[in-house]
Amino acid sequence: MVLVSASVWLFLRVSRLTRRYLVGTRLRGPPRANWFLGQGHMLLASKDAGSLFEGWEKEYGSVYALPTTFGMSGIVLCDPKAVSHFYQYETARYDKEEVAKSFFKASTGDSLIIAVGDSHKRQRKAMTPAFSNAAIRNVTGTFYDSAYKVTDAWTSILEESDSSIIEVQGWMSRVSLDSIGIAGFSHDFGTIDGKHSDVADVLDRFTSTKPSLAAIAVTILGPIFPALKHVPTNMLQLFKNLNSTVEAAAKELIERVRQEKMGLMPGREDKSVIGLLIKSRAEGAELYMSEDEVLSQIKLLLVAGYETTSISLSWALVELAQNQSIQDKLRGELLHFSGNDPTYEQLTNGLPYLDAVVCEILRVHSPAQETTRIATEGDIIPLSEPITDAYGTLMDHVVIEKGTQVTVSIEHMNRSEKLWGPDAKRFVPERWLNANSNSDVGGVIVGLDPAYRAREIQGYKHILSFADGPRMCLGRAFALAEFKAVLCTLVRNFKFEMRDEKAEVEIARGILARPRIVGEEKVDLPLRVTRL
Ligand code: HEM
Ligand SMILES: *[C@@H]1O[C@H](CO)[C@@H](O)[C@H](O)[C@H]1NC(C)=O
Ligand SMILES: *[C@@H]1O[C@H](CO)[C@@H](O)[C@H](O)[C@H]1NC(C)=O
Ligand SMILES: *[C@@H]1O[C@H](CO)[C@@H](O)[C@H](O)[C@H]1NC(C)=O
Ligand SMILES: CC(=O)N[C@H]1CO[C@H](CO)[C@@H](O)[C@@H]1O
Repeated sequence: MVLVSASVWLFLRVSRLTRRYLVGTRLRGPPRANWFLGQGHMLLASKDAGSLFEGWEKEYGSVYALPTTFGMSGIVLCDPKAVSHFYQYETARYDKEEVAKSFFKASTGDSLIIAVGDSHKRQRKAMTPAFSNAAIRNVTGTFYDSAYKVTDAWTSILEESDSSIIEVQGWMSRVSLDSIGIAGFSHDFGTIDGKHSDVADVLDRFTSTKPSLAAIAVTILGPIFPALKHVPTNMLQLFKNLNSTVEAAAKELIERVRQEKMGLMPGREDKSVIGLLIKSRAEGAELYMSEDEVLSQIKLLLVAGYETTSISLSWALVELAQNQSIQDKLRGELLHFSGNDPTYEQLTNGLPYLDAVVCEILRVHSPAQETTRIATEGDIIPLSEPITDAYGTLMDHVVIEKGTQVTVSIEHMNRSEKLWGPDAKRFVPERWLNANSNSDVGGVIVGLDPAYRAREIQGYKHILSFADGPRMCLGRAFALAEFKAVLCTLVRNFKFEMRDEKAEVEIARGILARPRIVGEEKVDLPLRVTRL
């Protein structure tokens, strides 16, 4: 027994040592467009980075080298097996870049999203119960509450005439912020009711603020000069503002739950996910989180959960406005629930077309565009199909050196023709309803046809929009329940159309990509809304 563990230990030691000295595979890849910037500025300037990644994959194979700043280069993974391997070893062998971490640190302190190794494991384990199905079932009612507030507000706007132009993106942001406030940590921002919120202000400035020249320089040069992360750029300042505005709300919650525990607030029971976390801590759970850590996690929920969900809801309304037959089909499925709202179980497993629409929105319009990491040690990445390296040799794996920048383009993987077929770029919910698939989801949802190579991707139902591996989105059950409850309520009560025939949708890039109608000054999404 001792012998076995000793040899296992030795093996691990040696393999880690070997990983430190691995020499990277020389890969093919696009030429250097500019010695100083590599291809980075092409990606920054492009409205459709996914297509650039797709073009390079076609030309250089499913793993290729991408020139970056100062004559250096990174690696792009498009091979499904390589991508799964990469996500699997997140936090162990791959870590975020310093500049990215500095933004999270400034806004959320030492939260889950920048923790690595054992610290990440411990925090994640402590938080997981708060995001379980049981916990999210308990807060589903609050998602409906927010959705009905929007319904009431729109109904009064539509009192005069049955149909009107409504800027829906702002409403989706409000519904998302209020939901995360109430369901996440029992704080009512009240923005649907028109209350002013500093937190909403700061979060919105992320979309309206253009990164200053200094901020762009720090992004480009940061990988080489990590010390630049301290430069007080306008972006870093925004993240700091976010921290200070959220701090007060977070502290208030911790205090309230504490008083409730001591019986000072009879009749008020906190059901929020973070409330659950604080309670379990007070009850002496083995997985301890300090008060500072809990505070950081609350701030993280806002950063991670607000814009992502609001963007997804906005895209859903755009896609439904652009295709009335899909909208009618969805409404048809929801009409079975006249009078009452679908339960959490029904939302999760009983409404196949709603599920298909939601999966398809996440696939085609992933709020997160890519995952970029630095290899903290060398790695050997397996491939599902051999590639040719720069010397013309056929390789069934790729060796990565410590310090290499590795990128997965979620945008490209989500809509690659190789993985999703010739209609990969189109919004077709029906692809999720193929009866031939052997269900890996259970319930009514039958899932993706085995003919799609995308089945080789794991992630959430073969899409990477929630990433994958140890850092896969912790809030996905929360996000899906909220997304579905809100969409369901709105589609049952209103019809959505494009404002006019000429209205075109484009992408406005803030930290994440949002839809906007071409020609609108702000990031606005005016749609024609009709009361049903
Ligand atoms: C459509 C909505 C959402 C999408 C597409 C999404 C996507 C993602 C992605 C791609 C990551 C990985 C980020 C990284 O590795 O840096 C992530 C992480 C995370 N998300 Fe989400 N998210 C969504 C909504 C939410 C919501 C509503 C919450 C919370 C209530 C949430 C909480 C988190 C947390 C805590 C992490 C960090 C996990 C970790 O580092 O271990 N997300 N999300
Ligand atoms: C859900 O709410 C019920 C009733 O308030 C409570 O007893 C239960 O512990 C909650 N469950 C979770 C996981 O929050
Ligand atoms: C966040 O804000 C609080 C209160 O203003 C401050 O004490 C704390 O140091 C800030 N955290 C970070 C990481 O800047
Ligand atoms: C709407 O979607 C359906 C089903 O995905 C598709 O067959 C149809 O061509 C689409 N219509 C338009 C106008 O895009
Ligand atoms: C966020 C994102 O990348 N969205 C794109 C997804 O794919 C569609 C179809 O090609 C594009 O129109 C979106 O801009």
